[in-house]
Amino acid sequence: MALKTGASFVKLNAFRRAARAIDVKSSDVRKRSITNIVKWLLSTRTRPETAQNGGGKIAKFPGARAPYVSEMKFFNETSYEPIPIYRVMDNNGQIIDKNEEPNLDKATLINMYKTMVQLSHMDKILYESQRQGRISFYMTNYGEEGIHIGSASALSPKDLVFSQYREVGVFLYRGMTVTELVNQCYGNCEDPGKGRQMPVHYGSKHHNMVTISSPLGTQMPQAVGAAYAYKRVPNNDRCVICYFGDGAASEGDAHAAFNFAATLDCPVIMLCRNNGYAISTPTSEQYRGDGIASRGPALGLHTLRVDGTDTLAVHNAVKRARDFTVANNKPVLIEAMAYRVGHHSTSDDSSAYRSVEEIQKWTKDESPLQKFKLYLEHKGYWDAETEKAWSKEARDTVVRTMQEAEKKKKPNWKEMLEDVYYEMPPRLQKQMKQMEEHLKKYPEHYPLNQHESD
Ligand SMILES: Cc1ncc(C[n+]2csc(CCOP(=O)(O)OP(=O)(O)O)c2C)c(N)n1
Repeated sequence: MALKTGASFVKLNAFRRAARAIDVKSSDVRKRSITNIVKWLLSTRTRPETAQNGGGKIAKFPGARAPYVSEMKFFNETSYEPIPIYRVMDNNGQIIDKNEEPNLDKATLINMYKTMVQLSHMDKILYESQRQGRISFYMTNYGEEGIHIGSASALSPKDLVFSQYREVGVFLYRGMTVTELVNQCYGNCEDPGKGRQMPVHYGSKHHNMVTISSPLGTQMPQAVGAAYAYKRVPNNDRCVICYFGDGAASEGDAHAAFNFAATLDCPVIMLCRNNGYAISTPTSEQYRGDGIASRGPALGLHTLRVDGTDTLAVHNAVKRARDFTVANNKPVLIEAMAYRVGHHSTSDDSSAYRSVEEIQKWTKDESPLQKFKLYLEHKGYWDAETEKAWSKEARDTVVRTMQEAEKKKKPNWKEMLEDVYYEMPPRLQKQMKQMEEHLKKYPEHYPLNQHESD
């Protein structure tokens, strides 16, 4: 990820400002290359005795090492340049800098794209199935497919995943089948969660994916705790990745997670999907600083902002982050910029708070699927015929799976009282007995024939 010319200027300006803050003439700075400026700025921090200039001196408070100055200056979000957005492809699927193109083989690239298409068909059909009253709830992933597949393809299957709820592409890429996912949404007897969770709360021990929970942000400190445990195993070669939205980043748990990750030196990638909205709250009402990324350096996390609609850029970013965090036991924050194309969920109508034109703007030029497809076409790996065939197969798979899932029985009702405790405590045994008696007395009120029996 070499610095681009534009980004270099941004950095140079930032360094010039930093240099001014410690009272060094800008002509001194102009004479230095970026590398020298970095070395020189670092040296002023590590060797305070040489940093005296114009009366400036590095203070050594326990809480901060910083230069003294005589001029009072408040810092705010405009004191720094925005953190730039790393990308590899343009909107036409053309590589911008050949050095940045990841060396992914044909089979991997095709598998990535096929998974993205499979995901979009799953979204379409399950969304409609909720509208028809066949399942209780659903959330689509349109516009964020590149974040899912770009990141999942850069991880080791051994890495532990904590997700929020809008990351089903990661589950698919890891090998969870459409059948397993649809069974969860239908809460039938083959759902590993035994119908006790809302749809889209997937989990898979086999695929190292922690089960999703609804309260926002809870996965964040949990992920850091898991990463801390990984760090204690020598040569573990595993990291944790934690997905969260821009809205979840406003939870107190997010701050606790970032700070623990940094101060406890945990091998964790904190990946924010910044899709512009937390249900009806736009990011303009969510924060005043430079997005989520700016919180990383402030709290001591290695940070990168990436174009989340560019699957290859996300892949590179997560791959580099993984190498870094595993080798150094230091956390990384990635802010992947995208746009939530669908409604927040089936409980939301986004036309109440955003315009159709806004959505169209983002679906026209910034579709992650479209960009990735064009890239594959330029490489000669994909064409209209393969698109048509795969699209049909992917759609048929979901329709068939959905029809099968509907026919399966619901879990035995007794399951709702099991699994929490290793041995069922007396009060739950009592409730189970009461329920049994109740069902015997009023069987006509309960569709017990739709549930598995003892
Ligand atoms: C603690 C908590 N507060 C509020 C909610 C209700 N809620 C569910 S999703 C959501 C928005 C989250 O937005 P974001 O994290 O940006 O993710 P996105 O839905 O955009 O993917 C809210 C407020 C919740 N589930 N948990």
